[in-house]
Amino acid sequence: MVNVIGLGYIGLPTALMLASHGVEVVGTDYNKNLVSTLNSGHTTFKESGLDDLFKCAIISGIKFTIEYQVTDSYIISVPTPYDKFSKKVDASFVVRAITEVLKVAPGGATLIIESTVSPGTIEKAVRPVLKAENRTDINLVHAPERIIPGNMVFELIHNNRTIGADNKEIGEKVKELYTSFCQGEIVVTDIKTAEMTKVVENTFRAVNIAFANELAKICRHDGMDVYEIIKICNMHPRVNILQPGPGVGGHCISVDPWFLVGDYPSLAKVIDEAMKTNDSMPDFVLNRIYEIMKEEGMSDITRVGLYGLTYKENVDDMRESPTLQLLESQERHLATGLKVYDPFVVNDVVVNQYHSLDDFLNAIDFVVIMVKHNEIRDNIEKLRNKIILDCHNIIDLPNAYHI
Ligand code: SAJ
Repeated sequence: MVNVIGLGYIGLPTALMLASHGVEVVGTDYNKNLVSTLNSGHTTFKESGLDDLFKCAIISGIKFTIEYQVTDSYIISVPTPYDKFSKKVDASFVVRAITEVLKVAPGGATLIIESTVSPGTIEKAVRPVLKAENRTDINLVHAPERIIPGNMVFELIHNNRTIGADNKEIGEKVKELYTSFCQGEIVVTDIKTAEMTKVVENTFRAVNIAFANELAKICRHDGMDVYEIIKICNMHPRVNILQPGPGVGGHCISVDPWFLVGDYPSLAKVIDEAMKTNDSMPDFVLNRIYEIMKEEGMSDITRVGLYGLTYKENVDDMRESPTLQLLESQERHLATGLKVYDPFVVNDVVVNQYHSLDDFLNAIDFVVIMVKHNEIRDNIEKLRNKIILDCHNIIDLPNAYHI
């Protein structure tokens, strides 16, 4: 049996996938409401294919509880935020989960940590917990997740994976567990290498996006079309630049690279600058809004609306969302009044929030596309008479401005 600890964006799909492939699974989370929602037959977030996977796992006998189980395998998938001041990884959720597991785990059990951590964290923060409890009979493994929100179910099956273990034998045993559903290649390595690869993958993407964002600023300054330039450059066989945008959100690309800055401040220079560039984008968009309002002779900010509140398209996750960052910045400048709408956000989370696209569009003259949800792509006709700031280059209308 596998006890999956932490039933959030990664733990839940992983638990469901294992259960759907014949593994006996119990999912544990300390959040009673979350567990009771799952036990009432509902998933806790929207993700393509997740509801079908959930049904399949229920039929296969998955259980959800707040209790930690006595078993030989645990998967820990709890959040690892970063400390806003030191930039270092905050491993306290992992440590808390491990401490709880150790109260019930039998000798010889394997603790597989899926949460993203910076290189050396397991040695520095987790192994001492085992030592303090005199539990040298426990195996530690790091199997960082790699799935992308929006395509999690497909990627769980098809992505390659990394497993870091103290010895080959344990690594191979854990590999066998993941092979129950994973069709990708699974590399077995040591724990620190596995920790570093995960952080490096997300850092690579963050730096590439920062490069695109910096190009957008240069092109804006000198009247060049950044999208056309990136498109042509990417036709070169060894160039692959990502797209500029209104900022970088989510719990991964906007967080994990900071771990390297926090741990290696005098070495991680490019990464530090890249993260600052990405973080500057919501303010850059806010300035573009003011610029365009001036150009269009508009003075009333309450007739401007932000389309999208989530951190990216077609997901309901708002963590580190560029729209929330922009709204915060606007509040700091005492210029509140922007209207907001997102089809994936049903609860009221900000002031001036709308719950229907038509009501939102009727209330504004100027729409800022912060998130490229399919909904807006399917309703571009409705924007024909609006002033538009298209932060993702998805709208081919003469009245659309860009970042
Ligand atoms: N973004 C851009 N320009 C782009 C691509 C993305 O501005 O060209 C923005 C998005 O709008 C979003 C942010 O970056 O705000 C992050 O989105 P994303 O789709 O790039 O990535 P995440 O955070 O959803 O998922 C990433 C993935 N990592 C990599 O592709 C290297 C995923 O595979 C990881 O599993 C995930 O982080 C994670 O959990 O670590």
